[in-house]
Amino acid sequence: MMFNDLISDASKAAPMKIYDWPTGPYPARVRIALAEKKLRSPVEFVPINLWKGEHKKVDFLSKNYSGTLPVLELEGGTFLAECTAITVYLDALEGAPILTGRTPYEKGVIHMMTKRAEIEMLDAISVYFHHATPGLGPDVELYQNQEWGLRQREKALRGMHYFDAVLRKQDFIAGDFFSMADITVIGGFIFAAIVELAIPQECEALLAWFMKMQERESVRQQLEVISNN
Ligand code: GTS
Repeated sequence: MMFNDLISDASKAAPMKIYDWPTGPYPARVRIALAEKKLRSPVEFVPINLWKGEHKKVDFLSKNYSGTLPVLELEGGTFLAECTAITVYLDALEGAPILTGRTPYEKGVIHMMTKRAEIEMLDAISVYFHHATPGLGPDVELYQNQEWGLRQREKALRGMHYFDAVLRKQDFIAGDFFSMADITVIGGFIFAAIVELAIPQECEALLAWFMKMQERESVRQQLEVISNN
């Protein structure tokens, strides 16, 4: 085998279309995963305007019943929604680093910590945004429950303390290497910045970890895209 055969070759991957919003926290998860896997070049990005509610229109709902971004369209017109599902798919295509685990135990822990990052931080901030702030505006936010939103804000802050405690004992969210779970907490940081929810100063390990994450090209590039828009 030639050395070159060991390098992920994006040109070998089939064309993919991703419906997303370039600065969104959830789309960022898939964009970071694509960059990590060196799979950005076969991808065509199709913007769906959240602020105009395009994700709740019949045409888009036929691609993703849940009416959320991102969505991956594969050759042959099949669709994959949910950041975790899309990342699992991309991870199985080829290339390093492996983002979803190699051994049964790694796969289990990464799945658990990714789910925890969603429930305890990222999704909680999202609910706060949609329910207790103007969110995407009155034409899109048809039902808001401010009390629920504020509870989720508190939950997200508790989640930050939890991940801080995790990172006092290990270098990455799911153990000793970078994974989908780290990407999910990065999504949480991106959403926290949007809603101006400051990471508590005492979460020193969490803040130090985020500094370290920004040394990764995949993360740095995506944060740059967000800050330039
Ligand atoms: N569980 C979904 C996933 O993991 O893919 C959640 C996706 C999600 O909430 N995406 C946001 C969305 O579609 C995109 S963004 O806000 O991060 O840009 N939000 C619109 C809405 O109305 O919920």
